[in-house]
Amino acid sequence: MPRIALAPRLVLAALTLLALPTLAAEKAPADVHLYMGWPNNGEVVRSPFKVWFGLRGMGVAPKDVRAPDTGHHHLLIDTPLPPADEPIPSDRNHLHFGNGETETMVELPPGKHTLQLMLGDYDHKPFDPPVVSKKITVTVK
Ligand SMILES: [Cu+2]
Repeated sequence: MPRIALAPRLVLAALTLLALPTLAAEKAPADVHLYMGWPNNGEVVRSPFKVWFGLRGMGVAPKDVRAPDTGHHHLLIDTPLPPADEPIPSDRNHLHFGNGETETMVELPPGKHTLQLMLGDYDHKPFDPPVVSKKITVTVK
């Protein structure tokens, strides 16, 4: 009998876990503009090179800071945009700047690479609508 009594709790826990990825995304203001300050599209660079993140209309704060119109930068390297309704992955193609950084040094092998910025909320989730920069291509010498 104790097993049966536990079952509703387990079902509730499972439902809670299922519901987590679908929590509503933070709303982004209409006039936000995320852009690559450097490098420019088509730039030829030597590795490592500086990447500068440009943002107007929203603020930057460290991860875990939940404030209106505020998030932290993510640099997407050689990858398409991740799903808009779940936390941005964390791997070598999806770099998180959870201390509120607005620039970084990137080291990449020679060849063509794509770079794109995506702003994430305190919980690393994309905003609604997603705040992304144009995707640029650079060539590493
Ligand atoms: Cu993040």
